[in-house]
Amino acid sequence: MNICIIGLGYIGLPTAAMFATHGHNVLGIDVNQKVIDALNKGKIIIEEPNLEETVNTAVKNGSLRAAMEPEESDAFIICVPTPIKPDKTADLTYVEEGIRKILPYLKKGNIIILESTSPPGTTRDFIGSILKEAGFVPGEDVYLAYCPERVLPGRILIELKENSRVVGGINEESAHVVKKLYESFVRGEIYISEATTAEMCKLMENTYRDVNIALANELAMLCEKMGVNAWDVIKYANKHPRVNLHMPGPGVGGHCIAVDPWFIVEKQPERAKIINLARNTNDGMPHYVFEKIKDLTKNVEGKIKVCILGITYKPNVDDMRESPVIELIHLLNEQGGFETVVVDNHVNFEGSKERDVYTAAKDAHLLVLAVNHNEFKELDIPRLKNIMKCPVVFDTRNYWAADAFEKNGMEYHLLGWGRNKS
Ligand code: SAJ
Repeated sequence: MNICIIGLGYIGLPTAAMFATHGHNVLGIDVNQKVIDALNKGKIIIEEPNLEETVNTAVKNGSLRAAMEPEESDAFIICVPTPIKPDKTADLTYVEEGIRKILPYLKKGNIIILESTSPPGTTRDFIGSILKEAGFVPGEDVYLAYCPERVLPGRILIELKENSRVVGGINEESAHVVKKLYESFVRGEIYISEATTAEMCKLMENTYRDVNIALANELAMLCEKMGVNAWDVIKYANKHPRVNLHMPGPGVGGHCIAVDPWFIVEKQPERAKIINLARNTNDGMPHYVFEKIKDLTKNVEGKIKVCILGITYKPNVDDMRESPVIELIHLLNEQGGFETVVVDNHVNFEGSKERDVYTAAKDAHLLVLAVNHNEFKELDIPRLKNIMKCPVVFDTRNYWAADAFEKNGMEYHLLGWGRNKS
């Protein structure tokens, strides 16, 4: 089949490479000339294991190429970003541009698939009405379906192949045709459903995690006032066969879990109460951690230096999108008047940073573990004690053992553990 994929980002590019190495002819479309030039040379500009090799193989055997303009094809797949606007609603500009771009090349019998995470109704109502305006009856003249991905960065090629997925057609025929297409490389189960159901399903997968993380964060805040260790509560509660409490932390980041729940809230704000509250609870965590840091350093006179370990949105990735640590640093610098120094060698970022933990921690009044990157697990604690102005650490991830610090004469504080508070 001739397939045209609009958007060659974290999802579009690997999807294009998979189709192109499983018997199809793929044309990738992007607005970024650099992406196009790289692909046509068999190269990529993002980091993802084995992706460059797969792209290279497909480009060499002629089954994958990239351009700015689409061409007539059998199937069109939209994989563009759906960012969030400042008013917390989805920005569908790229989806609309993508659809309008393919209209001149659309013929009866073509397949149109949306992969981008989108508010419920986007496929059936938003895309459906653009197609109708252009003279195509969705489901009759063209097949139309929503088919979201479920992959984790770092494992994209493996998970594209192995994970199950849901195809939501605007009618049954559309769903079946799209299922058949994805079966060319997907080994996981492909479930057939309806378009808006599949959109809601994608959003709820991430909302489930967001709400459960908010519950863990609320538990952490409750425990601090009770002299209880929330991490112990979670550990023992999770021994129950039907309980899976999530982990507290300084907030929720990434481009999925911190964003997708808003796409549900925007549709029915008065009903989506738990989802809205969970989002706000998680969004409030950097501020809560900021208040804790103020409290832990309240006896220091003059400029207070805080050393922060980690700035990415989760451990061992090179991704800072929506990271709650960025907001924490902003609060510390702007509202708190603190001097902050950050250590995170996974990413390049603006601001005061050091490559080495001990250079950064020199003369600091507090050391905060914000992201539990592997390299922060084993620290030279006696050395920290010697170089810091106040030998105090604040662990927001339950990554370190209190004992290890206390036996070396350092003060250890843990988010969600109220022993020093009560
Ligand atoms: N976090 C906590 N406590 C926890 C778990 C996570 O505070 O118990 C925080 C992390 O620190 C991080 C954020 O939540 O800041 C999100 O991290 P994550 O690893 O849970 O999720 P993502 O955003 O990297 O990937 C998710 C995945 N979705 C689910 O697990 C339901 C992935 O499978 C999806 O493909 C991806 O979103 C997506 O694209 O939707």
